[in-house]
Amino acid sequence: MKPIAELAAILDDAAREVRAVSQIDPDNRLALEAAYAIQKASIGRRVARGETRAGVKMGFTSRAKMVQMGISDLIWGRLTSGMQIEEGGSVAFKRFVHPRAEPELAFVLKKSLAGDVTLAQAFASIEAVAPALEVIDSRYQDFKFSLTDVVADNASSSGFVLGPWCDPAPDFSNLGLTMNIDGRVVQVGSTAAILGHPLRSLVAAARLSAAAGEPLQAGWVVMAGGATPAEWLKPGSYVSVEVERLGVAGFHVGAAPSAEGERT
Ligand code: 0L1
Ligand code: MG
Repeated sequence: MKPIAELAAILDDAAREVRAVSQIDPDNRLALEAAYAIQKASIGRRVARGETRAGVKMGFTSRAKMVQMGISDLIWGRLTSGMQIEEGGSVAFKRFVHPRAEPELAFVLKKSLAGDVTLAQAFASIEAVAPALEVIDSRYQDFKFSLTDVVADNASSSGFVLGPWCDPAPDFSNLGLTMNIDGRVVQVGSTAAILGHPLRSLVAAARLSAAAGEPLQAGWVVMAGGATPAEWLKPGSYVSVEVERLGVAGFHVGAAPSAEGERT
């Protein structure tokens, strides 16, 4: 196996240069800790280029996806400022290899949260909740990966969009939501699909990030996980999520490649 820094560079360069690469650990031989070390080093390269840490994303938050991958815990990834897409704004399709988007709920924290916390402690750390979309864009060819591959690749995280921040006091455990592309409903779900209650995802985020020596900080965003399957993004489309009571978050995907092969 190549050194961690080299594997991190492969994945970071693939993301920066928008190219798919071969799996780094197709047979899942790496320890999970090594995969997270690659993720950390890869995000460290982004931070060294001037991006700042914005929070964490949680992945495999549905039981079905965990079973599919043969794992019993969530995975997580690191969010940076460079991944945020302005709500209602536009992002170039050429920024991604083969992007998909999924509807989520996001939290912003008013205080740090670390270790084995209760649901009540997690709730007390939340400043606000928002409807959100995550863009996942595996850097691996054909979106094909082992568990350690996807962990090393920052849990496929590539972009996130945050809708209006809302008071967390009213119950958000089972809010209906739709994901829409160009005005057409493409997914229907509920926030309850996120581990039965999105707060459980925040509890797990506190545990996993503290174990990695990076406890959740006040001001950080936690993307709680996909509430429905992800949808492929197409150039020129408008993608949005509407969550009952919380509102809408959306973004435009830049137009199709031109005849000259330029993409915006
Ligand atoms: O839930 C997630 O955000 C999963 C991300 C990693 C797996 C994938 O790319 O589908
Ligand atoms: Mg997600």
